[in-house]
Amino acid sequence: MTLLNVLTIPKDDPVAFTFFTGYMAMMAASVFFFFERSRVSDKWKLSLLVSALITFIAAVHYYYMRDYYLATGENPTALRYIDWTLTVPLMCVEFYLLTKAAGAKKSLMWKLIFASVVMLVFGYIGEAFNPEGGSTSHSVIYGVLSTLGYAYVLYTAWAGEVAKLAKASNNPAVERSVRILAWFVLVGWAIYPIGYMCMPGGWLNISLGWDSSNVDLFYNIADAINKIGFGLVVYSLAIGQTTKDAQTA
Ligand SMILES: *C/C=C(C)/C=C/C=C(C)/C=C/C1=C(C)CCCC1(C)C
Repeated sequence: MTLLNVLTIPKDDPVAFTFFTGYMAMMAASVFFFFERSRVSDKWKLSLLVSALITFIAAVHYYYMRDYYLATGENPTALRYIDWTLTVPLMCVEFYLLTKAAGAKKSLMWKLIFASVVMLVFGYIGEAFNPEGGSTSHSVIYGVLSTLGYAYVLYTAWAGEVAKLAKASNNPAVERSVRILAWFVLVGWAIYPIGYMCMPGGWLNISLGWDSSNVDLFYNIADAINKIGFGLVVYSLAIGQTTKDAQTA
């Protein structure tokens, strides 16, 4: 690879394209959430800061990941998982903050964080220690273990503590927002295992011939949907509640 490849985006490379648009979208979202923070009432400021941190941490990692990808043509697996290890727990914190007024305890937050770390540690082992040429059994075993962590977050958001607290909040807007976030976890987060199965030895790699460049394509699209989407749900709830409080005051 020459230096030129590091500095230009090949026009027939959709993966490089999504690394650049992903970077810019995360950056723009961070600026937006950070500035809009001053427009919501005090009790929502922390939630908006967390939204901004999620997209900002991702933006910084995208800056490095797109360079890594352009320079090597390989999946930036380590950077990817460092990013997720910071941002996915912060998404769990959003669930806690939204249900805190209804009585959510810190232990709920830690359980969600623990489950997401289980999901990511096994996912990392599955990808980073996939034997040369790919191993189906390796990818399946760690994919299944990782899915256990994912299933716990999914259950908690749809039927467990988070869902129950949202109902108990007696605030239809909070209940609705938590439900939308639960949809993100069900549909948006489900894009990641599709990407995972494109690595050598993975089911989609074997059955459909989708090569490992698709791993990043799916991850980049999913990140934009989930990180910016989560932030926007929290943002619209915060703005709506701020306006409502101002009217009733
Ligand atoms: C901002 C980043 C997010 C929301 C990342 C989410 C990642 C996942 C939901 C990953 C899930 C995985 C499985 C359920 C099994 C295969 C391995 C993973 C790690 C790709």
